[in-house]
Order: sequence, then C-alpha cells, then structure tokens
Amino acid sequence: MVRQSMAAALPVAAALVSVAALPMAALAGQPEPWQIWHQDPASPVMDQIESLHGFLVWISTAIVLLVMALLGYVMWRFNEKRNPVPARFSHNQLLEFGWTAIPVVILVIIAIPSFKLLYFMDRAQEADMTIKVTGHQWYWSYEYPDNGGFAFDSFMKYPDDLEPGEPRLLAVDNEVVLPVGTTVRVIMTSQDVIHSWAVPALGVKTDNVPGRLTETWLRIERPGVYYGQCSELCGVNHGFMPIAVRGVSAEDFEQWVVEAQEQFAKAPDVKTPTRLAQAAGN
Ligand SMILES: [Cu+2]
Repeated sequence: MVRQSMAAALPVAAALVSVAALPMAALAGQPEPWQIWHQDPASPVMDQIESLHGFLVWISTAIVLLVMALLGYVMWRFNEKRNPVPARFSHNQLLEFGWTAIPVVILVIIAIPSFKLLYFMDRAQEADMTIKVTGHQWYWSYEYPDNGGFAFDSFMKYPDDLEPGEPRLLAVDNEVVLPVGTTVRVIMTSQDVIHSWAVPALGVKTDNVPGRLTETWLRIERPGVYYGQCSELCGVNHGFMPIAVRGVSAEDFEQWVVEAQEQFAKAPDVKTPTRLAQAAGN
C-alpha cells in the first residue's frame, strides 16, 4: 500500500524534478544527484521503455486512487456506529466476478504493450554493424569485427586518473565509440562468471553468460557519453567495472576506427586478462 501511494506521488514529483533539472542536466547520459526518474532516453528502445513506464504509472495511480476511495467509503458507510446490527450475508457473486475479471483485464492491457516491447528489444531487424562485448572479473573487453577486427579492454579509471568533468566510478580508460543513428547489434558473452552489460540511457541490460552468446541492439540517437554499470553481481569488484559508450558522428567514428586500429593493433588477446595478470605479477 505504501509503495502504491508512493507510485501515485511519483508523476507529480517527477514532473517537478525534471522541469527543475532541465537546464543543468539536459540530456545527460549519467545519473544526477537526487535523481528519481529515468535518464534521458537516447535510443528507440529506451524511448519505448519510458512510455510504457509512464503508462504503467498512470494505471497504478488509478488503482491506488480507486482502492483508497473504496476504503474510505467502507470506513464511512460500514462503521460500527452506523451498523449496530451487522449484516449476515457472506457472498455476492456479481462483486466476486467483478473483482476477479477486472484485474485480469488490466493485466492483459499491460501484457500486450509489454510483450510488443520485449520482442522489439530482443534483436535488431537489420543491423548496420556488430560489436562483441565480453565480461571479465572485473572489466569489459570489446571487439569490432566489422571495422577491422580490433579489440581492446576497458577498465574503470581510478580517481587520480579522472579528467575534469568525468564521473567517478563511471569513467573508463577506453570508451566504446559508436556512430549515432546506426543500428548496432551487440553480441555478448563472458569469460568467467555472469555479468550484465547495462546502459540506462540506451535501454540496454543484457546478461553476459559464459559459454553462450546473448544478443541485443542499440541505436544511439544523439552524440554524447552514456554511462552504465555491470548489473549482475559478479564478485568483489562488481561495482568497479563501469561502461562508457560514446556516440559520435559517422565521420568521427571513421576517424576513431583508424586511430583505434593503430592503437590496439598489438592489443592483447582479449581472452587473457592481461592487465590483471600483470597487476598480480604474473
Ligand atoms: Cu560484472
């Protein structure tokens, strides 16, 4: 009940917060202090998640108001003072049919857009390019098979290494660079335990399962840096393997690919967690 009443207050609060936060946090791809709503959507999937979520909030708000009104009515109409002699009936078929059927109808109304979205998110109909994301304890590695096949590891930046404006615990040494407006198929796997590659503003959260390939897709709608985190508890440094996706123009992407091919030409085989091994003195 408490949770439902909070849900009822959410749209109002969110409207206030989003209006207040607009100039400062315009289109940020990272969390903001005291944020209670989603990050600004930056992909078609996240656009749809946001609208489904808004739809659900209104449904739950209506349910909360109805239940509260009914409770109020019952307290007023059927209190002891007004009913010194209690009624003795125990059934009302019409009422019982109604309170079974109406929730079923509500669930069906929710299920239809929900399933539609689930299948929309599942895989890209026609992808322009593919990247592969591999989870490791505790960093990510990325491969660009369609752009020369280079690969690199991506580690969290420690506080001493942060550039001005970079968010602590989210910035990484090597960002995933992708062209905006391009449909990207994202293939995932893991080298050790289950991780989950999640970027809120892009509406992506897909498990990386060792020994399997999972798939999702994204299309970045505007340039920017979109941060995310591993979202499957994967060990002691689970909280320290962030994700940074940089959306750039097609020309900038081409240029980055040329530089990256050079920079990562001698990249270690991504199957071996070289940097961790080095750190451990092996
Ligand atoms: Cu992880």
